Amino acid sequence: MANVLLVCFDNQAYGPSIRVLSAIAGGGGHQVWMLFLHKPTPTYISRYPETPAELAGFERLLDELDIGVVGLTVMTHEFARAVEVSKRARKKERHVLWGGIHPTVRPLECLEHADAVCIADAEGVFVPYLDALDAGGDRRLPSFVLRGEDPEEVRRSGRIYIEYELDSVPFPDYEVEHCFFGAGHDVLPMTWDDYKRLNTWEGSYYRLLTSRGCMYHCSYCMNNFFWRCYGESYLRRRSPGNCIEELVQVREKMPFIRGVNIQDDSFFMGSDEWLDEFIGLYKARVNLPFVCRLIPKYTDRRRLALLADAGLLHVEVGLQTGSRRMAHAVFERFQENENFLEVDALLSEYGVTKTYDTLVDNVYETPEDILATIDVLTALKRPFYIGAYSLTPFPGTEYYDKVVADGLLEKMADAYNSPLYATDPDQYYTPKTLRRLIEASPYIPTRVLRYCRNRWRSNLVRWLAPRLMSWRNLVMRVINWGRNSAPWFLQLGLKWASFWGRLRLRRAGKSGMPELALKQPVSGREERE
Ligand code: B12
Ligand code: SF4
Repeated sequence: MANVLLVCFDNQAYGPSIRVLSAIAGGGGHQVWMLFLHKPTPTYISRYPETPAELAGFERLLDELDIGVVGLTVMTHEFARAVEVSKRARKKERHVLWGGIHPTVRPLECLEHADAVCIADAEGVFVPYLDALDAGGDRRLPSFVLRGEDPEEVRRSGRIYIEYELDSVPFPDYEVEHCFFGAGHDVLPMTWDDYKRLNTWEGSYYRLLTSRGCMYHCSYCMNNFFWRCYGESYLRRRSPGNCIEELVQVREKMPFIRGVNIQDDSFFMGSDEWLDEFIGLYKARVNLPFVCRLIPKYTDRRRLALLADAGLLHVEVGLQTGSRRMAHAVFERFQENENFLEVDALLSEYGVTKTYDTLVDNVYETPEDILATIDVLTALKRPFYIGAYSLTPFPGTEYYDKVVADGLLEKMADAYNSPLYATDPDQYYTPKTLRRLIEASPYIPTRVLRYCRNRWRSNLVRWLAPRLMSWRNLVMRVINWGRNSAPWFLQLGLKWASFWGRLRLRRAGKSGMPELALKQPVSGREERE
């Protein structure tokens, strides 16, 4: 029996990959512990490495629990922290194993710090790997690349495991009894109170993944890498019954759950039949408010009506850019503004509140492209929220290859150090005034926004923009406080926003939007050609 410590570095105590691996290895007869070294996402001005006390606590844990294998799940911005933790483990001669998105994309770089890396899925091969390690057997198993091996050769030879039977994967392990967390001054055993404190909305919105992969393969997204490696076959989905069973079981374990946060990149992928069955079961057996991400192209009135009736409160949707040139030629993202705005109106009609994500600081973008984004923002139905993220070239994507080829990598947000939140003013590509207008757009009257958009180079607007941002920051502080510490506040806020949205629409006499024809869920490849 291997004694394994799985480590996750995300900004809360979520870590779906280590929770699934823990359930698998535990079921395979191995002893598993989990450590959540949660830290905020780094930016140019703030890094959040583990404290010396946490690293000492980690080393102590290795001895106290007699850990033999340390498994780390690593995103690109977590690389430096993973190196530091691995150094400590290897100094104590523990077997170090890396997996997750970064080792999948950059295995050679990771192998310098680990004994082996996992470059694809691990469900069916994690237990055999631990067994082989225990028995001194052959560890050249699918997905695992050992030191001295050539990862590209392993990939080319097809020694890869992809989990196609998602229903056979055990549900994520949410027992706190074998969890620890980094508390700054030490590494401590986790209690349910800690679990709640470490997660947004006090862990009251359970995070569910019903699928893997995305219908799109935008040039800057990791799904672009997966599409290039595996094509459409990478899109996989669990059965509705399997997802609902997970929710029913976790509610028994966590009575404080008040809603569900569906994490899928592409929750609307697949057939109407899947959605009908999921919603039918959801209403009958779960019946909690929920939030999800959606892609306008795969959304229509029927689907929205079904979801709203089942408790859909809020959606997160990628606008990314309002510029058709940027969307099509650079992002390979085949989204049309007309369709986006139609779905926006439908969401308001059904009282679903909305967060729209936009991408800024893109080296290929001109001010005209950004003005096109602001044009879409001025046409949206209020209320809505905006996330403005610095476009970050992640290794493995086509966008990354393009900026490298064009010699522009250094000028952009750094995937290793400040993903999505470049805060170094020198790294800003989007003129400050325009970025501020984007970020403040939901909180200022449309007429003011339009005026500022049309005269954005004028002294008046340049003077006004920082003030609009201060107003926006004040509102955001209140929202973030509620989001992180008071679930009732979140629910109340969403209900109020939903009510306000409907009222505005009714006043404008615009309810009864035209029926939208759902674009057939064609594969991303077809779109591309
Ligand atoms: C759920 C999720 C989150 C969750 C949990 C993150 C986590 N620690 O896993 C939350 C909401 C916290 C999150 C946050 C962010 N995320 Co995120 N997230 C995802 C998402 C949608 C699914 C990942 C997942 O858990 N899948 C289910 C599990 C079971 O599958 P898996 O992770 O692929 O793991 C399998 C294998 O990789 C392997 N494996 C994984 N770990 C290990 C470890 C060992 C030891 C072994 C043997 C095997 C192994 O086995 C697993 C089972 O087969 C992915 C999208 C994607 N396509 O992966 C983005 C993704 C990982 N996120 C991404 C990003 C950029 C972020 C943010 C920076 C975004 C932001 N707005 O700030 C933040 C970072 C916050 C922070 N400071 O940590 C990027 C990462 C890009 C990169 N190169 O690093 C991704 C790939 C999105 C994308 N499309 O580009 N995210
Ligand atoms: S739609 Fe979103 S998740 Fe899907 S490929 Fe594009 S950016 Fe990635």
